[in-house]
Amino acid sequence: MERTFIIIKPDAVQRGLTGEIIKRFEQRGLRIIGMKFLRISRPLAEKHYAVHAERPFFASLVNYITSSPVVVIALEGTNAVAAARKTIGATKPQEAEAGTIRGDLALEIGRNLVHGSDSVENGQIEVANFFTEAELTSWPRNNDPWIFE
Ligand code: DAT
Ligand code: MG
Repeated sequence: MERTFIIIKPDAVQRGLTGEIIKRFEQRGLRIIGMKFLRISRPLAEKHYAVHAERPFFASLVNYITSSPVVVIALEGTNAVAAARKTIGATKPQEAEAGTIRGDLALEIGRNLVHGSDSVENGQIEVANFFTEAELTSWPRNNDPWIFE
């Protein structure tokens, strides 16, 4: 089953939007297989965003993601990566469609509430960066046959 990695970022936690955001992924049909509340360390943030290391916004991005606690989630489902990205919406909240998390709840790129993996390969890598295998539970959900054909 495809996996994707989600961060409910510091702004979302501070704004009390954790439940609202988890609800949207649950309602989409994605199955939670791991979840933790933590403050991301600077080295882990730099690893997670390594692809952006040379970009001018890198320092502020790392400062933001390490500034306050987050909730990290591993999700499973058919097309989990693409489905989660659609539910999250475009990187720039002003371009995100209404009905998406960013389109409904955010205004600025530097406060865009949530991270979701951008490829199946990165989903695997990012889940492994934040969770040990022992922290992941791939469980049979009662309604799986009504969501996964
Ligand atoms: P996404 O989070 O939609 O996957 P991304 O991987 O391209 O977007 O960038 C990671 C984060 O970096 C993004 O959520 C917000 C920030 N970011 C990206 N492009 C930016 C830019 N041009 N200016 C400021 N921040 C930016
Ligand atoms: Mg990204």
